[in-house]
Amino acid sequence: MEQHMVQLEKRIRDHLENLGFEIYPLKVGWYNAVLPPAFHLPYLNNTLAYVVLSVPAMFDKAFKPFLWNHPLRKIHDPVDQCISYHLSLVRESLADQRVDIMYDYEMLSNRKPRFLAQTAAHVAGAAYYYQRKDVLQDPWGEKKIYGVCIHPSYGGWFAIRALVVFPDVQVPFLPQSPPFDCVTTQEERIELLNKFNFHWQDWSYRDIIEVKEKYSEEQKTYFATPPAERLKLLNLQGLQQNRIH
Ligand code: B12
Repeated sequence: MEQHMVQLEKRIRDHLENLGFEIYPLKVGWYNAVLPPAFHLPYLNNTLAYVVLSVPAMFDKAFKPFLWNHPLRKIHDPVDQCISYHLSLVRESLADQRVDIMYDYEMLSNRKPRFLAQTAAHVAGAAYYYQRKDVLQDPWGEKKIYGVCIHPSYGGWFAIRALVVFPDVQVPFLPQSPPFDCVTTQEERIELLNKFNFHWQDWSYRDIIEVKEKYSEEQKTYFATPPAERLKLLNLQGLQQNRIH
């Protein structure tokens, strides 16, 4: 079984690694263990899954080539289309496996997200999920404070895109690695959560630690544009020419 996982992982990495994605394995049981039953994923505890992150290079390595080569469907967000295109290639290359792919933007009929991306990233050891309860002297009173994941190399300059589950692959042997705790002091954690909750539009929470690479100006402009206007922006930048179907 260990050999089987090694081969599976290699096939996924071969597809995604040079495109600006990172993958981290986890057992579904680690995820379910920190969540209330309403959020549990219906698989056995030892079931293998991978959390998929996009890092700054994804924009040039996967997204731009995708725009040049593929007609876009107008109703869907172009980046989401690019990610699902690449994961569908992964699925094809693993045609002998049962694979369930969940995207960060998918909602269930009860309006709950299909999976909690930050919890998955934390338990897989990909990026530490800083939450209000990680701050001892909490200054926020009645306010609702959302948590944020910080990646040891990219700070906040990444996104959590998908969870890929292999329902038939059981990995009891998989060791759990804790995420790297890179925002250690109370002051920094308070600053991080303040920035993420009240100033997320100025990008500053993403720089809470020194990073090895961040989004280019072009990528920032793209993500700062409201989703409905992104197609227009791509046309202006000449990235997408009359290919909107
Ligand atoms: C709905 C949503 C929003 C909503 C509500 C936010 C929220 N957190 O509830 C709104 C619209 C406000 C929002 C805004 C933003 N969002 Co948003 N959002 C989401 C989405 C789709 C679902 C989040 C959610 O509903 N969580 C449900 C709540 C209940 O979960 P929770 O707070 O984590 O609580 C659970 C944990 O605490 C867990 N738990 C309990 N104990 C323990 C212990 C441990 C150790 C662990 C790990 C877990 C755990 O149990 C709780 C559930 O009972 C996620 C993608 C996804 N599918 O997860 C993106 C996501 C959280 N958003 C993201 C971002 C970047 C943003 C924005 C900056 C806008 C943007 N996209 O650029 C802003 C910033 C916030 C702000 N200032 O407004 C990123 C965060 C990336 C990161 N580095 O962490 C995500 C992950 C999307 C992505 N693709 O990367 N968002």
